[in-house]
Order: sequence, then structure tokens, then C-alpha cells
Amino acid sequence: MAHFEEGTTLDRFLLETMHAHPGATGSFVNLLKQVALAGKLCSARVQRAGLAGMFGATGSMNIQGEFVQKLDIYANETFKRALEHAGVVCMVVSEEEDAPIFVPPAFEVGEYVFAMDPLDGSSNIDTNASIGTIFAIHRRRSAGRDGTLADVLRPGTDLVAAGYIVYGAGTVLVLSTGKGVHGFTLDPSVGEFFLSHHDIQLAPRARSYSCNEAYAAQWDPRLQEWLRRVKEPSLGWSARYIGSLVGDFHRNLVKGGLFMYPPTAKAKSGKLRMLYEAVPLSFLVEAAGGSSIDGSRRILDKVPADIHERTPLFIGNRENVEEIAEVLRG
Ligand code: AHM
Ligand code: MG
Repeated sequence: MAHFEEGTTLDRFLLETMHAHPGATGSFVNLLKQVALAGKLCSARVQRAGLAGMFGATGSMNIQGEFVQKLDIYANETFKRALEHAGVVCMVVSEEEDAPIFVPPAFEVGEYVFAMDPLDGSSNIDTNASIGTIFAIHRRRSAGRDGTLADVLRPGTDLVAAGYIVYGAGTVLVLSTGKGVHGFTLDPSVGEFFLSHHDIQLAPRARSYSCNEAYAAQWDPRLQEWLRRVKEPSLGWSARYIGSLVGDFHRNLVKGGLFMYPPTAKAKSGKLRMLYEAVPLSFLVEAAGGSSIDGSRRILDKVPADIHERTPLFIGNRENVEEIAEVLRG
């Protein structure tokens, strides 16, 4: 890994690391530049949301049956627009859209498939808590103009890259191409992302959990018992939960912690989506030395059957995830 000085921009980092990456193309760098551009636009809009009339719901429901927030629509459109004309993708999958999105005939297609949750944690928009965009990038396998479902219904181990942009007190883009996980903080005064978190590594173990504990009575009794055990004061555990996956995950990546969204009575297959939530974050966590399972299976080994498939998720420091697997086996 090259040495990066203070003040390294995302563009410089991409160009220098991609040289060392076999098979990487200029098109991949261009794709990430378009992602960064869309992230800057969303960041600016999130900052001004209270002033620009972007708080609140539009009154319509999305395909998951949730109220669509105005910022959800803005983020979805912004990422689509940033990607469609750049000749970098042949298909986009979005949480906000029932069907895959293809590149309009006026534009060139590219070799990548982009899956995204354009604005994760959107129930937090009105509260100034962290929200974000989560994305996963596959290289296409199909030969036609448009990508196909087979390009994206693949195990997460096939991903070329994954990342997220968290719009919090600051805006941070976290990215991995499989080798290392790096964070870039947006300096809004110059409109550039600068390397701020080089080669993020998770410790083997943490003593912090993030989950919606109000649902605990609906969980597997073995998990309930584990939760009771870690509350023994001498063990020194704490809980941290925002209710925004990207915000909770970012905190745990930086500070350590186990995020859990087990199956509940209402969400028997879990709540979180494979392609644009669980899989990209699992790719990142593994690249940082952590681990991620659905309770028994490694998330990155699973092949979704549907672009909006859900999964239970246990993700974080390696030994904590191993302990959960052990608890659920026992
Ligand atoms: P969203 O994509 O509609 O925002 O829903 C997913 C969110 C995650 O960000 C978060 O982890 C989870 O839902 C919180 O769910 P709950 O309110 O059940 O704890
Ligand atoms: Mg989401």
C-alpha cells in the first residue's frame, strides 16, 4: 500500500491505487467519481433540508410499503442521473425502484452494475441524525446492451467494490475494493473528499451492541439469553443504536461494535435488504477484518433470488460475530 500524505484527495487516491489493481479500468475510476459527485449533491441537500422544504414525507409509499421521504426521491434521482450518462453502468438497482433501471438509449452503457440504497435511515431525516447512501458494484457478466438480473443476483464475494456515504455531522465516504477500507471526509468549503481514515481495521472484539432492543422478546430465545448475559455490569458492555443502518455501521466500523437485526415476528426474514444493505456492508466489514452472518451463514456466500430480498444480519468485530453464530448453533 502506497503512503498517502495528509491532503490526499479521493481522485488522487483512486488513480494511484487503481494503477496497482489488476484489471482496473479508467471506467471504474469514472464510476467512483460520479458516485462522489452524487454524494456531494446529496450532502448539500441534506444540510439544507430544513430550509429547502425537504423534510417530511411526500405522501406516497415505496415498494417496501414505507412512506417515501422527499430526500429519498432526491437521492435516488441524483445517483441515477450521475450514473446514466457517464458510460459506466449497464444497470442500476435501487431500494426505491421495484424493477432494475437501464441506461437511456441516448447514452453509452458501461461494464458495471450499481446497487444502492440511495438514502438509508430516512426515518431519521427530520431529526438531523446520520443518514446515508449504501452501494455495491458488480462487474457485468452478460453480453447484451442492458445488464441482466444474473449480473447482480450473485454472491457478495464477486463484488468489485462497495461503500457508503454517511451524511452526519460531517460527510464521509467509506470505500473498499476488497483490499483495505478507507474513509474520505468531504471538505464542504472546497467540495472535495480528502483521505481521513486510512486502512480502517477492526479489533478482534468489541463490547458494544447496536440493535432495536424493543423487539428482543420476538428474537430466538438463545439470543435473548446472550443479551441478558452481556448486561452483567462487570463485563463493561454498552449499547448504541440510532436506527439508521449506515449511521450505526459507521460508528461500529470506527469504534468497534456488533450490529444485529435478527428476525422478528413482523419481519421473519429480517428487515434489511441483501443487495444494497447487508452485502455491501459485509464486504466492507470483512475487508476491515470483521465478519458478518445471517445467524448461521456468511452473508457474502449467499446468492439472493430477488433484487429486494431481505436477510437477518449480525455484523461487526470477528469474535463477536463468531460468538453469535455459536450461541445460535447451541
Ligand atoms: P430504510 O432503508 O427504509 O431506512 O430502512 C432500513 C432501516 C435501517 O437503516 C435501520 O437499521 C433499520 O431500518 C431500523 O429499523 P427499526 O426501526 O425496526 O429498528
Ligand atoms: Mg435502508
